[in-house]
Amino acid sequence: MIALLDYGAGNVRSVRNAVAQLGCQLTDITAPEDILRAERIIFPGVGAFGSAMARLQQLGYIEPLREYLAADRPFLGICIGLQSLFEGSDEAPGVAGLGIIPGQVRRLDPHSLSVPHMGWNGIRLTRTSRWLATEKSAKLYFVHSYAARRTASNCDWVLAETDYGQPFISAVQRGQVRAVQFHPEKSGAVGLEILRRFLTGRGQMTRRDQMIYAPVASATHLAKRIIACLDVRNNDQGDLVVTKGDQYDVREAGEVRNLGKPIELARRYYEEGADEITFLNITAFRDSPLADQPMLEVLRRTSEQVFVPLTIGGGIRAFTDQDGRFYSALEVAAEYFRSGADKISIGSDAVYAAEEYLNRGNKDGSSAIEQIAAVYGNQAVVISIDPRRVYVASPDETTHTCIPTTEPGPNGETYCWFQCTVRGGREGRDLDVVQLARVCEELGAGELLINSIDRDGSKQGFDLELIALIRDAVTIPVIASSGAGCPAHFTQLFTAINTVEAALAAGIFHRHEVPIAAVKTELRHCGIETR
Ligand code: 1PR
Repeated sequence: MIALLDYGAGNVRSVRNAVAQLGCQLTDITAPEDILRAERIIFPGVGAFGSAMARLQQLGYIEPLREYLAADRPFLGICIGLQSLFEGSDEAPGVAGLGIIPGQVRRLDPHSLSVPHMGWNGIRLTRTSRWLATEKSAKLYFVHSYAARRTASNCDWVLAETDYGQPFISAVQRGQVRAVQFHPEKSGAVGLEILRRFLTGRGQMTRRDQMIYAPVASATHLAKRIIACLDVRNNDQGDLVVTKGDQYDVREAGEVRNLGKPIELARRYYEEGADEITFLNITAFRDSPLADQPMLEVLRRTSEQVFVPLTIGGGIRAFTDQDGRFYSALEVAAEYFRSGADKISIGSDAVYAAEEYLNRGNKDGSSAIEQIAAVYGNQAVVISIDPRRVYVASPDETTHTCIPTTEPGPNGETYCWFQCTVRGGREGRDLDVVQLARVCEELGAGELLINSIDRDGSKQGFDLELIALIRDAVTIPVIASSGAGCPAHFTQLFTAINTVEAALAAGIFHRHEVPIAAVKTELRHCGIETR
């Protein structure tokens, strides 16, 4: 019996889907006695350290878990599931962990690098391991802001380390008890293989294996992520299609452009090596995603076959349905997470939240960003920014953060600011992208997706001035979007602004103009790390 320790604090659907893909069946632990009855336990910790430990305590799981672990029975902890094995964490001072491994989990402090550490990085084995052996260049998906470090008292547990500014522990193993900081269920074929080895119990090694699976000493590097984006909406016949606009206009000869079916395209991009897939439900501002069952079904079916992170955006906000029932933004997001999303993205509602914050001058916990981040973690909240350039002849003409631009405006203006918009670019607001980015970071967003209405679908390359401006304003990861036309545009982006973590494109992938592999080959030729 493979048992899943789901303490109900977040999305464990990805783990369920990955285990199902490997042909194994999971049983849920629903009572403390199920723990000692299990043959193997997977503990896919999600959310925050403090709430995870509080929930384990409340459910009466702590003592049976300690007993199970002390008896050296098969256990796999993932992410918070690894962190909970330590004595405590900076994330929840005063809250005790399971205390199986000596040491504290600390907040990452990688100096000039972004926190969370989000994306594909390598692992450096400290001893031989057939369970974790991968190709030297293989990468696994990480997303976390806290990590444990190797010390004299825990070094016998450490099986692998990863470098992000400083080295941190990415895997531990002693006997049958193992845990990883990365997400094998979201790490494509490499991650599924690691999970399969745990599920099938293949861990013992012959002498020959020990030579093959010897550790590698070289430093690991975080890869630049390449994200495929699917803008989804109903066409005029009522079918859910992937569409693509030019400057957000998705109609051609009066019809909504139809570039394919969402699940098929997502599957194609997964197989072609996309590091993440994003769905944007682009007309959800008109209605609620909870009324949009086909979109939720797309997400459910995609997550059964795509084992890289899935982000979904569109319509994440509070709403009241036709029967007068009120749904909070957290409830809307929860439905997306339950259906298979790893991250949700918020567009219009983030702009309104930032305006309210600036009017009020403080946080009050009421925004969707704060509420969703508190339950699902900061890393699960992406802000999708839809800016448009506003040209001015001189910075004195505006109170907004203004930059000199190398792309003059229609009347030769040499300055511009970037205005935030809502409702899919239909309405401009009196808020600039620097204000929005800073407030969203303050409210607890984990990542920013920077679109550009000017560049969208133009194939002229990313708006480097816009992206550099936002990159300098925040410390959370940043995804550059809009305008990619050829592989060179990606190298230009990562060379000009090497602190940008990811690049997203849509049109060139949908129209088969540029394969994802061609982008990665070009990046590698230029010495830029990829998966
Ligand atoms: O406001 O929370 O409901 O979210 C709505 C979401 O839908 C936002 O993330 C917004 O960006 C998106 N959206 C709304 N209308 C459109 C539209 O196109 N009419 N799509 C739209 C935005 C932009 C990118 C696009 C890149 C790359 N799409 O995601 O995929 O620009 O394109 P390219 O590589 O072809 O240039 P809410």
